Amino acid sequence: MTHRHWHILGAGAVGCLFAHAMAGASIPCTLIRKHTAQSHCLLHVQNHAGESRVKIPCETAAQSTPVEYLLVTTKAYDVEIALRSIRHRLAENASVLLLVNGMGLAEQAATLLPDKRIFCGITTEGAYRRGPLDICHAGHGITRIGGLQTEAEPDWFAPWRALHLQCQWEKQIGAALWHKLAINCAINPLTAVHGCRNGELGKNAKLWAEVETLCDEIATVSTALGYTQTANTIVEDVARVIRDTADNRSSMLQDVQACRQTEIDFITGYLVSRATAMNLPVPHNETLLRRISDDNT
Ligand code: KPL
Repeated sequence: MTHRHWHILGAGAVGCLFAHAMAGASIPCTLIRKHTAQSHCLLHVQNHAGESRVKIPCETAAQSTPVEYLLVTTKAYDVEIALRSIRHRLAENASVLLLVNGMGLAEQAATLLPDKRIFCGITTEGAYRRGPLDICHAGHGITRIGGLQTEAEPDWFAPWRALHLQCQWEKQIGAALWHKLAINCAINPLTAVHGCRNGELGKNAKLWAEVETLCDEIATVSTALGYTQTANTIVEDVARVIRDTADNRSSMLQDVQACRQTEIDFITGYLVSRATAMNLPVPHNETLLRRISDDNT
């Protein structure tokens, strides 16, 4: 099996998790960091089985060697700037895989890099950053990957099946991305506004009523976009995720509590923009979008 060399842009929890997994599966990879004076860095990953340290090549975007396979794992709002920083290094036939929260980014990448192959994915791996290059892999999930311009599985994907992270090729990646976005729209902004863990949304009757109202709006938009499966199951799916992740602080709540920018524009913002384009009222989602965007500025 030929192993392609991946460059990973974004050394947060997901980027480090994949760099560690690739090193474990002998897939060559290089971590691209904002600043580095060294040619290698030491990644520290902790999971239920113990701890592991791996040495990974690292460099900055400013270097000049060509990049053929690029995995982007930045925050949603950093994708554009990150792609601009590396554009000059992308090989003619480069493949760019965005493993980023939210929607609308693959289209943005395709506009910025019209001659590159764009892929996107979503992951439910539970990982968080404990410090620079130091992460905790708290729970296993699934990573679904698909193509923006094609449904066919590319040659580079086969080695990803050997990662210790479960990765699967998804022909309908748009529907999978939408489904994840729908769930995030119903959970993340509410936990951020009320300052509560995910489980609280299921336990508190007033909060659950808010979840249901959001789900009604999300279902209407899903139906109009042809995502009927999401429309039909959104309430049960959200209830299940709330139960399964009851102790989690959502990524948006973590961002708000750490006074970081949130990904609201790429989650609720994306849903509201699609609804507005179809003249569908989504007042509850709009209110949350405004509240969190105002707090963001
Ligand atoms: O994806 C999540 C997030 O926090 O962004 C959920 C599913 C809500 C888990 O916390």
